[in-house]
Amino acid sequence: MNQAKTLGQFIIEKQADLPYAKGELSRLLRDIGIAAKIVNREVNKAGLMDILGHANAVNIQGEEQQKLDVFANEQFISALTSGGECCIVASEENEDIIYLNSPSGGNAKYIVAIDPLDGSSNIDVNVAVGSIFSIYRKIDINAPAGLADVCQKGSAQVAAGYVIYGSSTMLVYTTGKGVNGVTLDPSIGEFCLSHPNMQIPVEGRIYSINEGNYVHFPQGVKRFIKYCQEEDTASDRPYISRYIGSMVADLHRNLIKGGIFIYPVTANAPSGKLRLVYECNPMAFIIEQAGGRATDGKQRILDIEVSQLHQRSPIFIGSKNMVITAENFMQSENELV
Ligand code: P6P
Repeated sequence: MNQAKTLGQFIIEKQADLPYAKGELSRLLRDIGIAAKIVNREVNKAGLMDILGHANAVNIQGEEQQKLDVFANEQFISALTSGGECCIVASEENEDIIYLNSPSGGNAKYIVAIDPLDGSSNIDVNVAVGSIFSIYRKIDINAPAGLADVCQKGSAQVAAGYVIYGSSTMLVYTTGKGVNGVTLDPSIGEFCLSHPNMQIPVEGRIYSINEGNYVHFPQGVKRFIKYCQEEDTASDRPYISRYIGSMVADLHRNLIKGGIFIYPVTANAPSGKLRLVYECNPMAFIIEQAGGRATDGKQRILDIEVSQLHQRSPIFIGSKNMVITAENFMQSENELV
């Protein structure tokens, strides 16, 4: 059987598709792949090492940092630093942006925003977790990099992707020309092309939302949930509820099988829980490139103005027709998102 194309071979093959195809973005994706392999190694043996449990630290979000969170963050920053193509890293785990290689990030042209280990509260119970990344190009490549280069709209992303550390480890990414998935082959330590040109089904029957927050949901969300649960054979309802509590895992399932993931505003999260820069925007770019839709219930995620590095947003994301149906319930209630 022929060996599947490795990530490196595939990136080179698609090099011509990349904006500003001079190899820098290809090398950046390679650097992210290296960090992902190292994080994967530790995630896979988390139960065996003293790497579980809390690192006695609290991140910018006020969340207790798991040791793997800290480790993953360090690995991505280290790989991006040594790769030399990235001038700034913005991370969920760091309050401020991090300049790489020099006070202004040197001559590197790219900015990377990361959630180094999303869903980390699931680590102790062996549920799939993920890393999410978003890549921008400096607004002015001749000017020193700064916060404005990070706080660009999601529509300015040049690439985005996620790694899911699940029953297998996959890297799913887009450079604006569709979505491709590579799976880690542990026998050779390489990501190999396994899911070329991924497309999310236009229709879906899976809805993913934390119904424990039901009482705090906007009326439109409550009505959409009831719509999903109603008996209607013509529209293949009731739908199927699936919620893992790990955004990467929930979204990866819906990308492959079709479905919608919703994290709306709630009493505890008046602006939504998920972060715009390194969770909502990269996932929205990927899902749109796969033929899906991503909004905050009203506005396209990728068009939302970014005013703060760690700002949050409600998110309705997945199969196009399911997201439109959910938006219609939101609009019909004149819901303020
Ligand atoms: P809740 C994990 O902490 C995370 O950021 C996402 O991965 C996940 O979708 C969400 O929060 C789960 O939040 O409030 O349902 O536990």
